[in-house]
Amino acid sequence: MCNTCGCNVTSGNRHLLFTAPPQKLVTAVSVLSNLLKHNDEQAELNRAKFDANGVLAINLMSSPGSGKTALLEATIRQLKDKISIAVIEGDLETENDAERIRAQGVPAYQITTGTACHLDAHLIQHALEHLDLAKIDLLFIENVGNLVCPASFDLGHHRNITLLSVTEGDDKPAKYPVMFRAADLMLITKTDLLPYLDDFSTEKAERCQRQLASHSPVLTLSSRSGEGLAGWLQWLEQEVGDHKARIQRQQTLRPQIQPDGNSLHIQNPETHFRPIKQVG
Ligand SMILES: Nc1nc2c(ncn2[C@@H]2O[C@H](COP(=O)(O)OP(=O)(O)OP(=O)(O)O)[C@@H](O)[C@H]2O)c(=O)[nH]1
Ligand SMILES: [Zn+2]
Ligand SMILES: [Zn+2]
Repeated sequence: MCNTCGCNVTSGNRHLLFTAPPQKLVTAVSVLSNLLKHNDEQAELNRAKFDANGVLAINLMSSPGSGKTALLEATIRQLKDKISIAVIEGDLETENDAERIRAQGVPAYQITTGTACHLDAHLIQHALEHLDLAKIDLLFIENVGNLVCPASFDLGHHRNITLLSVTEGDDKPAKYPVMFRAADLMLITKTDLLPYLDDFSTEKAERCQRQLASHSPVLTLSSRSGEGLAGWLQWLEQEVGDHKARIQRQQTLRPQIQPDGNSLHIQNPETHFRPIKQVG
């Protein structure tokens, strides 16, 4: 999977591959392990920077199109007069999402990853050069739409939120456990569409989440109709307050990083082949 597609090497960490002439022949696996080690070191530096400035950093993860940017737009409209917000956007191409956020009147920096299917700590480090953290209480990092890799890389953030839109099917946590297991909060989005979908059960989606031994709260909402937004805004305000208090005590939070996601990037992925059924 990611070994072969090269998605571990981004414009943020590419320099690490060429910093010094190799002492000995390195295999692809050791190069990639090295990248992950450097990633974790950079993530700690990013988190120290967030904490020094009293910023809570939240990583938003989901499939493409499940409503991350729409949720941010709705959230900013409701909270921007109370809490100072900024956004880092991650997509393969285009500045579209950052433009949507800027239209709501808050700073947004767009990272375009080219081919990489996730953000990493070095990409965030470069994005931070464009934001004034001293003026920010809450930083959202909208990760690249992808249900596997974003859960494997520490960005220096504090909390993971995983979105599941009702059009994707209620068994997604069972099919993509890596991402859902990492969630500190699971949001079931686009609930205004539930009347048109006779086969999505929010209870089943939550049951699938619990089967991953996850205790994350599950909230349902629609950015379109505003239904359920109050609970989400309350969760956020509480988190921002808790984080400020934690920093006063010189404590911080580390997100859950998924080792199974990491192993997809550094080991030979296990592939199973099934014989093709003979036709006729
Ligand atoms: N009906 C309905 N549509 C929504 C809702 N939220 C988002 N959408 C629509 O879903 C589509 C994708 O929404 P985005 O917010 O761009 O999704 P995203 O997760 O940011 O997408 P990527 O950044 O491409 O991964 C858009 O057409 C939105 O208008 C919602 O609550 N209800
Ligand atoms: Zn990947
Ligand atoms: Zn988006």
